[in-house]
Amino acid sequence: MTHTFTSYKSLPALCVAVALLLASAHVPAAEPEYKLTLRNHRFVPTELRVPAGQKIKLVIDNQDASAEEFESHELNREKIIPAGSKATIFVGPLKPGRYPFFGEFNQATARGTLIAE
Ligand SMILES: [Cu+2]
Repeated sequence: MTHTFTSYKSLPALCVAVALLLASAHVPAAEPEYKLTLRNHRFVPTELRVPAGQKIKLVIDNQDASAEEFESHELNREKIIPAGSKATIFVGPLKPGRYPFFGEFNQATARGTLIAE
């Protein structure tokens, strides 16, 4: 059985399909997103597992009534997060390993570790 392409009606649809295919090929994949919550000067979770070898987006939600400074020497990141607001930090691609972080203003309790695996 042979298929002949006689109907031009489907040509626009085909063009649209090809255009969509090409467009989707060029959209860079968004970084995977991970969330940390700061509540009562403690990070939740205290250990956050993320994929090694790719850039990730870390959203830190400060639910406390006072500002905190997210800091990590190993991640080379430092960011003030005002009370009741969120901050976004991009890290990586990370080698497999453990990356401690802390809240500069509440170092006794605001502590955690990013684990890249
Ligand atoms: Cu600092």
